[in-house]
Amino acid sequence: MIELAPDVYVLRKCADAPALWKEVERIARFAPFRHMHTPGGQRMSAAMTNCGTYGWISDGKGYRYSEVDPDTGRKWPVMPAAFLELAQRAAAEAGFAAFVPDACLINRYAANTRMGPHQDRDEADLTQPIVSVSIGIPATFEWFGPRRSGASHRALLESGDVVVWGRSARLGFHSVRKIEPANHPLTGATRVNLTLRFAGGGARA
Ligand code: MD6
Ligand code: FE
Repeated sequence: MIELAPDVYVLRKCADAPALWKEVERIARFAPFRHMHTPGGQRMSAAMTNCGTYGWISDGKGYRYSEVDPDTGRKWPVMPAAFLELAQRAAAEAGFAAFVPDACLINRYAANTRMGPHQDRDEADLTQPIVSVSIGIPATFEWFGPRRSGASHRALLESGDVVVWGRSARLGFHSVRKIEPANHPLTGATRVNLTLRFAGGGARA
């Protein structure tokens, strides 16, 4: 385990990517990947779906957690046991005891897309960490810390790598740099990221 920045941990080859990928495929049959829109009306470049009690959504009304998939009117698929077990194990390695996520946002990135600097801040309980799992083609993850620009720490994340952050880093700014075209035996030309969170109904539910 490396500490990329204070309270930000990279756990290499921590996840069983093929097993998780099978679960993602199952989830996406029930709750298909879709491109949501930002509150300002911009189409997000990553395609998203969710599993767990709560799913993160974005539309003209804002960012929030919802128990219902707005595209289908159904509850999100149940969080697979393999997701829960991995999240708990990775969080424990990083010093967060008894992490029990109730939300998992699944993002699918195509080559040449990126995610700009942002905070993950829509959760009700900021004492709980974020566990982020990479599947498929590699991406460079960038950690800025308290400010959204300036000096950063970078890590190339490969399939099966996990990043955990919390405590002093919980509201740190981070980004995904533009993804280089590549192919991966599991996911083809794409990268999938799972972010496991304790949403607790959300910060402004
Ligand atoms: C990553 N992902 O893909 C980091 N944040 O390595 C994120 O920071 C992220 O995938 C919010 C929502 C979805 C994400
Ligand atoms: Fe994030």
